[in-house]
Amino acid sequence: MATISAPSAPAPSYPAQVTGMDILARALKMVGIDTMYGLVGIPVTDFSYIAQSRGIRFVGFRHEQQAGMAAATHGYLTGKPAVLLTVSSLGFLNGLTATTNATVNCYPMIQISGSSVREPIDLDQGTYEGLDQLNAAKPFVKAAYRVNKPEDIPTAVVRAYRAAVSGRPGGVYLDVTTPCLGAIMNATDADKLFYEPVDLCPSAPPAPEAVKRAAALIASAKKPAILIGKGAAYARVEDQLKILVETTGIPYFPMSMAKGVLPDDGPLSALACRSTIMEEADVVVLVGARLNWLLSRGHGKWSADTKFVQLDIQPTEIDCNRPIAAPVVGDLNSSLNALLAELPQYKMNMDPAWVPSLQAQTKTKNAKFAARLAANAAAQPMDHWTALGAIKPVLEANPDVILVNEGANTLDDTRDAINMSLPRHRVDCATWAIMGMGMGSAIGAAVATGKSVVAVEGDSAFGFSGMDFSTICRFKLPVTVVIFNNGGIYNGVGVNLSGNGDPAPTTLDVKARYDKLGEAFGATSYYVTTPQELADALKEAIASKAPAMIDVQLAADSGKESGHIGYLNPEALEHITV
Ligand code: ADP
Ligand code: TPW
Ligand code: MG
Repeated sequence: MATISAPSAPAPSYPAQVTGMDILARALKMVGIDTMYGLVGIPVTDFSYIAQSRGIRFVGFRHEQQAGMAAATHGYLTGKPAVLLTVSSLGFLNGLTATTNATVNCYPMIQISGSSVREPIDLDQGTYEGLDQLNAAKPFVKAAYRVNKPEDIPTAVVRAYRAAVSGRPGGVYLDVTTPCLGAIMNATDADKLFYEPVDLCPSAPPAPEAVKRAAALIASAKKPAILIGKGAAYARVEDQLKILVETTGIPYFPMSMAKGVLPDDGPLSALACRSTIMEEADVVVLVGARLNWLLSRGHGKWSADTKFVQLDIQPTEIDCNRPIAAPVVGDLNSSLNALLAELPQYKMNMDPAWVPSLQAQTKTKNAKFAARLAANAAAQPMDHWTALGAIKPVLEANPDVILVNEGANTLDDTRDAINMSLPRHRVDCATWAIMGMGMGSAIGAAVATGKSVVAVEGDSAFGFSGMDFSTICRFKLPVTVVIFNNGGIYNGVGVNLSGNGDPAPTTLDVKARYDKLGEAFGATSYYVTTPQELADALKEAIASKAPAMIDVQLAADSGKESGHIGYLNPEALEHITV
């Protein structure tokens, strides 16, 4: 019997196609970005899956601000920006706070946010999560771009990368519209968009005459000092700085996050002599440090006669608070190399009594400090110093642990108590003195370096980012969170003068059991009330290389209010002084 069969037509062939999301993932890999921190939803969920499947590590957070802090810390510690991925509107804004903080601190990072369809945003017609994100971001970031077409994605990513790392590093915003993420292109056409960008972070050598001027001034100094900032830590110039210090014999003083660029306890460390340097040094060499509020903007205790050499990549930083006698504008690597080559041609004039006098002062101050720790060693309940007396030997015996630190007393006292001996091992609330960097920075540090991290947190400071302790647990990161619980902002003994029974503005909960929070997410958790328990817990937690939480019970009256602004307007504030 004859059968009727359909003529066998060849299956129609369509060219392989890719989406904007594929192109974005590939473009990020093209510039070497290997880690993304974020919190997903419409319109970036699919993109996060695609990026993860293509080998970009995705660390999902509970709050965008913390994802941003992680990306910023990742960039600071590695020199390579990571991506913060956010959804539109509030997700974008939550993340923007961290991108702004990164910009202020000169950390490179790229915030990529999905954004809604343009037309209804521009006509303010009330679209889903509608916000003019590009314009919102612009005042707060180093650079902001929008990409509307998949064809432009690789260029946009290269531009964002270059903006983040070139010159003074900072936070960059890249707005990717929903239609651009979902747009389809032929794969062969898309392939042609990719290229190897050349020299993504070019060096910027200083002018030879600037180097000569600086060398001559340094050599002429009787009482010189080198002031090291976190720009030097970021630029990885510890080797050049070591040679500079060893060949000239000039003492150094590190800013908070520059602790460890050269060892805090080295023979030429003048860490304990900040005031003397400000009052007596005749030439101060600023290496990747700004004369901002953290250095009294060059006024206050500073002698009016001190002359400054400033090595910085940002030309507008020069003279911004004090006249700079010898600016050296360039990247620190090139500038220090040039200075090291130039200096041997000059005769140093350092006063032979300068270093010994700083060393004697260091000895006295260190003895006083040790006595203070010893005097508090048995305080019960513990105060900040008792706890730090227990933590100090443990952390100093584990120099490769990265220390994250925020709070008020918890910040100041930990910075002063714990010596650092390796560069880029201290990350804190930095230039803006912001609370709410702890969990994000700890995660970024652990992910970027693979090292163990200890975050020493005030109880208030911890509250800003506490929920992302769960991220530490989900990703099984070697992070120990140590919470100094004195029950409040500065301390837990604030008084509510109204008598209405509410807690005072600075009062939190001195009885809160943060260790239970650790338990909730599966971390090994400790509640400690004595220095011995604290030291034992910290040792065990670091050795476990797993998530751990240590609730350190302090006395509610431990800690003082920092930076009381009463002096600005004493009369107006008199009535609230408690
Ligand atoms: P600190 O708070 O430790 O004093 P700052 O953040 O105030 O440090 O200053 C860091 C400085 O380092 C900034 O002025 C920045 O421009 C500069 N900087 C950052 N990276 C480099 C680099 N690669 N070369 C030169 N200067 C740099
Ligand atoms: C984003 C103001 C400065 S320090 C601090 C706050 C709230 C917390 C201090 O208490 P903590 O430490 O952490 O318990 P301790 O040891 O002194 O008790 N909001 C932001 N940033 C800042 N800096 C503040 C508020 C502040
Ligand atoms: Mg507190």
